[in-house]
Amino acid sequence: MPARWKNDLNWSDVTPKAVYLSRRQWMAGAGALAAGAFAGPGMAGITTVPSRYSTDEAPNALEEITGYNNFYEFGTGKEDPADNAHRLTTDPWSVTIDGLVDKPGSYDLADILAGLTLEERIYRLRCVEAWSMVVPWVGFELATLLDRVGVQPSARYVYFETLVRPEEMPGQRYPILDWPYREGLRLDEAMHPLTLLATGLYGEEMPNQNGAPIRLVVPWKYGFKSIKSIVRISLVEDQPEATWNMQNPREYGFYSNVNPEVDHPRWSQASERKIGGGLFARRVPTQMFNGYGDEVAGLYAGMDLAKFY
Ligand SMILES: Nc1nc2c(c(=O)[nH]1)N[C@H]1C(S)=C(S)[C@@H](COP(=O)(O)O)O[C@H]1N2
Ligand SMILES: [Mo]
Repeated sequence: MPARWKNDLNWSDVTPKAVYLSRRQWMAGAGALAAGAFAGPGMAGITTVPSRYSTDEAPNALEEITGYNNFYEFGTGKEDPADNAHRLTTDPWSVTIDGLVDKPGSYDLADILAGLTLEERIYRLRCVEAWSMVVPWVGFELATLLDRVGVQPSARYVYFETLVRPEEMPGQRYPILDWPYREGLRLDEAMHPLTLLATGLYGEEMPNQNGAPIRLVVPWKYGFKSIKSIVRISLVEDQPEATWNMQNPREYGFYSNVNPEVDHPRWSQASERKIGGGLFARRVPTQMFNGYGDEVAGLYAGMDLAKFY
């Protein structure tokens, strides 16, 4: 059984037109969609279908995606994860799913992946945060997994935890953060089709520094919501703890939706620096919900986003 999909799934498998068409038609009700050539680095010749869940921007180079990271378990410098994360053993890996679910348990990641249909395996591009990158993720919707384990009606939030293993995660030998790294989503955010559990990028297993073997990707939120190397997913009734929100609630709210109109107390969030493109890092205006407003604004209807930041 392949632990990840390296051997049994390639680019053409994860970008099948049929999947995007059926997904899109299911979401939109109907409508034909033209296929377009996608010419990103490493993907020349691969045809994919423009999806409103993907961006049409060219993805960053693999060296950019794996060389400039935040993963405090391996140090606070942007290059520390690339230097240190190779120490992490990611196979075997199990994820405890508990709380308000019908089928709680400790699930082997290989079994979770083996239980997914080809249609449930997806490929998607996204951008993130104050510095931004476009990453060709491979993974599946968090909703797919939550549906498998059966979310009970009283569940209102999903809580996530990262592995604690200071022997392999040198940053955890210091109280930089209150380990484990924790995050949470409201259940409707968690069930949104944009919310991914990613297990790889560029068609390969997830590089350790990007959160191997399984990490969250919430593309309309600031990067810190996308918790890496997940070992626990709990369905809960009350708003769970989240690392940066606990650390500094004035600076980091629970929602953390990308919002150019609400500044961080110490810096403007109106624009972002694009990583890559050579010497001159481009600053571009940040879009509300990172450009996914059509999909997710409805989740926050009637909420004061300056208060629930
Ligand atoms: N466990 C854990 N998850 C984490 C972090 C971390 O330090 N530990 N950093 C977060 C932050 S601040 C960002 S910006 C993203 C970075 O993801 P990337 O390195 O794949 O770009 O991971 C998030 N997930
Ligand atoms: Mo971040």
